[in-house]
Parts: sequence; C-alpha cells; structure tokens
Amino acid sequence: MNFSLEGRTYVVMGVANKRSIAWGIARSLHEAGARLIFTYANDRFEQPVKDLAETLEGQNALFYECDVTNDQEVSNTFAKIKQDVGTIHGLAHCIAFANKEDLQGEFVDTSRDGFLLAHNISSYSLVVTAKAAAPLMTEGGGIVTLTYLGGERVVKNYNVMGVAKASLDASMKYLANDLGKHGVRVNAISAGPIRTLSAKGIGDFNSVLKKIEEEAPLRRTITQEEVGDSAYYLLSDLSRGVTGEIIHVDAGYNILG
Ligand code: NDP
Ligand code: N5H
Repeated sequence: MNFSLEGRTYVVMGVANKRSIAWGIARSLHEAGARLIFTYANDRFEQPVKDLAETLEGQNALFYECDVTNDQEVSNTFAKIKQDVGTIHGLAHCIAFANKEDLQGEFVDTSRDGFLLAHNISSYSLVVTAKAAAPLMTEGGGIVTLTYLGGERVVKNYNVMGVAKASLDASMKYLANDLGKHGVRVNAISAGPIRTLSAKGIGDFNSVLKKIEEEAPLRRTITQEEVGDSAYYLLSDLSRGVTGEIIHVDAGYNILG
C-alpha cells in the first residue's frame, strides 16, 4: 500500500502563525506530498498565512477567508474550493475560542454569551464545516479535529472550553456515524499542552508544562510536529479502519490517575 499523499488535497483551518498546531499538520501533510488549502478567520491573518505557506517548497497552496461563525461564509468557501480544485481528500479543523475571562476563576461564573460563543466557534464549527466539506470528498476522505483532556475531566482554568471540547468530542462521533457511509472518517487528536498564540497570556502555562515534564510517562511535552504526524496518519489510508476515535498525543499524560 502506498501512503504518500501525492495527488491529494487537504484543507487546513486555523493557522495563525508558525507555532500553530495547524501549521505542524500542514508541514506533515506537505512532506507526504499533499496539496494544501488554507483558511483563516479574517484578513488580519491572510498575509502571515501566505508568507508561511511560501516556505513549503514546491507547494502550490490556495487561500480562503472563512470565519466559521458565518454559515454563508463557510458554504461559500467550500463552493469556491469545489470550483477551484473539485475533489478534496480531507480537512484539519484546528479552531477554538473562548473569552479570556471565562478561562480563569470558576466555571460556575460562565455567562450565557461566553458559553454560547465558546460552543459556537469551538464545537458547532466542526459540524458546519463537515457538512460543507464532505460532499467534496468524492473519493472518500478524512476529517481531523483538535481536542484537549479538559473535555474528558476537570482541568483547572479550562472551564467553558472543557465543556465545549466535550461537545466537540461528541459531535466528532456523531459526524463519524453520519459520514461513514460516504467513505468519510472523522477523528480527533487530543494534544498535550503546546505553547501557541491561543495559550499565550494564559496564567500558569509554565507550571502546566512543568507538570507534564515531571509526570507524563514520556517525561516531556509534545510538539506541533508530533501532532502533525498523527494527523497525517488519521488523514491517510494508514488509518483506513479508524473512525470516531480520539488519539491522545500527549506523552501519555491522560493515563495517569
Ligand atoms: P492557535 O492560536 O495557533 O490557533 C487557533 C486558531 O483558531 C487560530 O488560527 C484562529 O484563526 C482560529 N479561530 C478562532 N476563531 C475563529 C473563527 N471565528 N473562524 C475561524 N477560525 C477561528 O492555537 P492552537 O494551535 O493551540 O489551537 C488549535 C486547536 O488546538 C484548538 O482547537 C485548540 O483548542 C487545540 N488544542 C491546543 C492545545 C495547546 O496546548 N495549544 C492543546 C490541545 C488542543 P485566526 O488566527 O485566523 O483568527
Ligand atoms: C488548562 C489550560 C490552560 C487554561 C485554558 C486555556 C484555553 C485555551 C483555549 C482557547 C482557544 C484560548 C482562547 O480562546 C484565547 C483567546 O481568548 C485570546 N487569544 C486570541 O484571541 C488569539 C489572538 C487568537 C489567535 O486565538 C484564538 N483562539 O482565536 C489548557 C492548556 C493547558 C492547553 C490548551 C492551551 C488547550 C487549548 O485548547 O488550546
């Protein structure tokens, strides 16, 4: 079996900068020979994403603006992708957002607006993009989303984002059930903590990383490249029998009691 992604096209959503997990995924897919399509939330990130993609040798990438809170924009984006490339083979969804004030203190204080915002961007966005993207996967395909342990158990400060990730994890499974009959697999990677733009400004992040270094079975944190390679596995035929699964790329931290 040939596991090269030569001749295949993947949409990568959520590159903000070179530290983004989405960028780690883009690099792994590029190295495997895939053609890449990038989407970004608004034009603030257009040039940075284009500059990064330029560094991928021989890559003839395409770029689209796609704010996932806007149904019309999501369906227009995939209509344009269909027009420009026809078939796609997969999608990496690396998008989340919650108000900063909801990522500290107690979950019980979450406002209705903050709760809905976190769920809208971090969970429903997978549903709306899967619906728009799956019809383009005419040769079968894969969808991968990024989740975190805080959706499975209570993790200090993760708060509303943990509840949104629980919703994302369940959405991933229901989507896997709906889309499986069309040859589309849907899976999630639960990544260990990585210092990215989203993690910036989060109090205590250093101590979270230190705890992983001290306690995780591998006694270290993980990298964007390691997440990227697991996404490559999930988006390639290597994982052709796997759907509705959460793979923990977290140096084994989740097995600890
Ligand atoms: P980044 O800050 O690099 O990426 C977050 C991305 O979310 C940004 O690219 C941002 O797009 C995008 N986004 C936010 N709002 C919208 C919107 N309305 N429409 C479209 N895109 C939007 O952080 P990470 O790489 O860390 O995050 C990627 C994923 O990984 C998230 O789901 C996160 O929860 C998950 N994760 C991260 C971990 C970590 O430790 N870093 C651990 C486990 C999971 P733009 O830049 O265009 O605004
Ligand atoms: C237990 C923790 C630490 C506490 C919680 C962190 C949660 C982070 C996730 C969300 C996505 C961060 C977030 O929405 C930040 C925004 O409020 C402010 N940042 C921005 O607007 C920047 C500019 C843009 C690019 O960010 C986004 N998201 O659009 C969890 C950590 C140990 C692990 C972790 C960091 C998990 C995760 O899900 O990211």
